[in-house]
Amino acid sequence: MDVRAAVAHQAGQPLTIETVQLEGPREGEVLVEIKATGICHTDAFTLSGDDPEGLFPAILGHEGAGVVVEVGAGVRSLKPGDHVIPLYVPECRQCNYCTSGKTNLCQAVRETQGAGLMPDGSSRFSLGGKPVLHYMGTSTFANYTVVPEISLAKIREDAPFEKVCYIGCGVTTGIGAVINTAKVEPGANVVVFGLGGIGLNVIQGARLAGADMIVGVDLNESKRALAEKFGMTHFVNPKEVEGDLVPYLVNLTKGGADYSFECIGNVKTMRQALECCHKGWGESIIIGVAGAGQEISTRPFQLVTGRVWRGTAFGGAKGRTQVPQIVDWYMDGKINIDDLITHVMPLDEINTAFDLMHEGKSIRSVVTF
Ligand code: NAD
Ligand code: DAO
Ligand code: ZN
Repeated sequence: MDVRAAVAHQAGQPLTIETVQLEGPREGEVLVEIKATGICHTDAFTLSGDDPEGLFPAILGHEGAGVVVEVGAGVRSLKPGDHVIPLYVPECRQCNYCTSGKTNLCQAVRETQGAGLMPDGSSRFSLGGKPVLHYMGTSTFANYTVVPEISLAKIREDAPFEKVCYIGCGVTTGIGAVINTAKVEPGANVVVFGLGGIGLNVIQGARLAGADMIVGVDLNESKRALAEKFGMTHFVNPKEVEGDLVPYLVNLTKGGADYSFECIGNVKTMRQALECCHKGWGESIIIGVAGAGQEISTRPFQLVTGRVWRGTAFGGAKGRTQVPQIVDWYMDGKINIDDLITHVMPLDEINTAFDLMHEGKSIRSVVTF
């Protein structure tokens, strides 16, 4: 079938809106009509060429929501008409990662997903007879996409696509990092580096978890008001701190953060986030994705004296199980998504969403089809 898609032909170039061909779903696959997709920093990271796994030409996008149109042979858990959120971290419930109880990083389709292909090693998208690659197993910058069954979370039908698409990445990543990865407890002091689409969700997760002090660190003063609305209790602009940021934060949190979260992707702030943690027990969670070839460093004594450095992908969430629950939290008014979606636009204007992100003018832009 013909589908409308934003195609990434090469790194550093804007997306082009084109009609591409999409084959129907094969065994274990599902054809989904995408109704809405968010544009995340990670799409921009891949498009920039900084992503070591970035492949072209490809159809990017990993934060979508839509409706099942057709299922391939052997698909049992979904049927046409089901509402779904595609998952860039699948949940097969059978691989040794899934059954370990220790991680959300299902490996069932890891190799082919990383190569921009479906599990059988081929692409369903093509343009002029030449294959166009999938991205993160989701490719939501198209009005129809094909996704493995294990990479789809079934959600309730009354949830608005243009809001809950954000649960496909940013919301779950931020809230999940607090609840699944750090397991923040009531009364904890939390420091969040970067108050963008991920950091603001860490803040609302910390509030949900009952954190006491929630410190937000950002160079952009305009992020302050929204962060306060989401639960930030103290704002720190590093440009206005005299001297080193780390001792300033340790002093502010009366000994150091119980938990810190790096939501920028900068190896310098990753170090600051670790070192502002409380001696003996403070845990720092890396969420931000740093550019290809970059390395983190600290003095090992920081770890010897009890600070813990960890990382998290998709907030440690097992998507088919937890994404429907997070949709329920939104529908029950337990979490706020509406105020984070600052721009809504048609597919034709998707490059504007990237501009707004680079200019720091949006939190989340959503394309509706
Ligand atoms: P964003 O651009 O919306 O937000 C980043 C924020 O950091 C901005 O508000 C910016 O002003 C601030 N900032 C930049 N440099 C700073 C500095 N030196 N000090 C303080 N503040 C600074 O990005 P986002 O969408 O929130 O994504 C954040 C990171 O998370 C990205 O690296 C993204 O790739 C990554 N990410 C990771 C996962 C995961 O599963 N681990 C999932 C999604 C996104
Ligand atoms: O299993 O090796 C693996 C990788 C799974 C993908 C995790 C990606 C998370 C970080 C990228 C940000 C996504 C928006
Ligand atoms: Zn698995």
